[in-house]
Amino acid sequence: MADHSKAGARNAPKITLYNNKMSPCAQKVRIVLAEKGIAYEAQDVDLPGKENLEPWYLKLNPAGVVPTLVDGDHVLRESSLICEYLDEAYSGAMSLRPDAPHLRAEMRLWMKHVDNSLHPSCGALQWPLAMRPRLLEVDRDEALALIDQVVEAPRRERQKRLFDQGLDAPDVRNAVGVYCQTIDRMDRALQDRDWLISDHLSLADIVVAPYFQTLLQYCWTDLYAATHPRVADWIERLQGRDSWKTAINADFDAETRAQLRGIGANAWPTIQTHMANRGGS
Ligand SMILES: N[C@@H](CCC(=O)N[C@@H](CS)C(=O)NCC(=O)O)C(=O)O
Repeated sequence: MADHSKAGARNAPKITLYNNKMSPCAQKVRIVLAEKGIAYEAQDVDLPGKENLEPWYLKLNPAGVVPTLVDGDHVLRESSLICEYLDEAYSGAMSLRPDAPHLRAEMRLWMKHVDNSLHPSCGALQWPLAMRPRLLEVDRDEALALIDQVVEAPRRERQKRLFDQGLDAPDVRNAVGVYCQTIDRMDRALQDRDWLISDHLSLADIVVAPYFQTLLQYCWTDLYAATHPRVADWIERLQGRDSWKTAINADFDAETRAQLRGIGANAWPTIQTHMANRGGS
């Protein structure tokens, strides 16, 4: 269990984050924890090994997904809600939520977009590269039986398609479309402000940011770098923050980075084809 308590903190951390380093949902929570300087312990849940479907974890998180945050007696689920919870419960010096009600609504619109569209799209891009190879090593019936244990029906059905078709699945083409539309929308938002909803960093930026880590790790930055300089600048500024260094960079050693770059390079021609024929909703 990694201890992220701040040096000199008087109390042992009472927060445990059930985490996976590759999970964008867990990454957004880790960024909030780092931005706010909240001490916590991270307990890794082995997603490729399906530890998330073991009875002890399903008790904490009946959907069988990370992250779960345990704060004393409180068990919190759903990454966007956890981020808001942390900002509310640990108000401290800096708030990651705007005061103005209309900006708060705008922030939640980005969160909704992430939860409904960008997150499943990222799953469709990552799953064939991060999860499928291990399942392809076992007998097909065994692999399908494992996928059958996935709790949420839409996720289960998507994983079956991705298992059978890999990056050629329609989900992947749609996912590329959703990414492209999101990047366009962000570029428009950033025309007259530094961050997505105002000149201040907010949860809107933080919940979107990890989905760019996925593009960065696979070196798929051609999705935005040349065409959307405002988005490129936005992600660069996030990467420059201490929170990114602690919450993201620290979890990716040189060997992992090189591996991910290689995986991304192999997949890139298919992603480019999807860009050319993109759908998305
Ligand atoms: N809506 C959930 C989604 C959580 C989620 O999809 N987590 C992924 C990792 S980013 C997961 O645990 N996947 C396990 C699986 O699909 O088997 C949240 O925001 O917390």
